[in-house]
Amino acid sequence: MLTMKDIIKEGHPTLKKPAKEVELPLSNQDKELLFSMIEFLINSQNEEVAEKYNLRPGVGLAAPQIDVAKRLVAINAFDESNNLHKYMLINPKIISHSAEQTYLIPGEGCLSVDREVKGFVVRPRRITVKAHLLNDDGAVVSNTFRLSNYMAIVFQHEIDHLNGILFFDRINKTNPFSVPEDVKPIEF
Ligand code: K1U
Ligand code: NI
Repeated sequence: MLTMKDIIKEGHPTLKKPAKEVELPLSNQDKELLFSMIEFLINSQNEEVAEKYNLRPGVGLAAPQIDVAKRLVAINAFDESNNLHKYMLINPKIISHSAEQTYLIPGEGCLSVDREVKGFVVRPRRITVKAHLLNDDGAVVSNTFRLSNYMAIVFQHEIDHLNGILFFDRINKTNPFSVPEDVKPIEF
């Protein structure tokens, strides 16, 4: 079972380098890794389990955050309509994005960053992602899907981890809360 001690923190070189494409068919080791990553997220969102193991709640986890430089991501998040989005992603790729941008108030957090970083992270409001997905039965399927608003932000935050980018790399250094005039925040 993964705990906070498995998650590497800012300053670790693995968080700054691009992760490697994963070969298919998916090895059993990579399947186990993805299952343990989604289990971590589910545990972290369960108050009792999180308190018992001292877990910070998370909605996404990328393999580089556990010092595995592979393009694997787990996401377990509820969108604005309270629909659960649960994904175990292999080699996810953003193939297109909207010109329209958005951001989260009060900003973003990260399990690999143990401090509050103030500022807005402006990102495309809609993205199209192509990926292989591992399902609960251990089968892998290929899919292309569209995401918007909060889920688009979560996907972009996680795919950034695969490219060695942390959320604060995208915050305007001189004016952290500045956003272009026409850019509106996500509404919950
Ligand atoms: O990648 C990570 O470090 C996880 C991070 C992902 C993320 C944060 C903010 C915007 C987009 C993606 C987190 O999950 S921080 C915790 C968090 O946002 C959250 C946790 C529980 C419930 C709701 C949100
Ligand atoms: Ni993060």
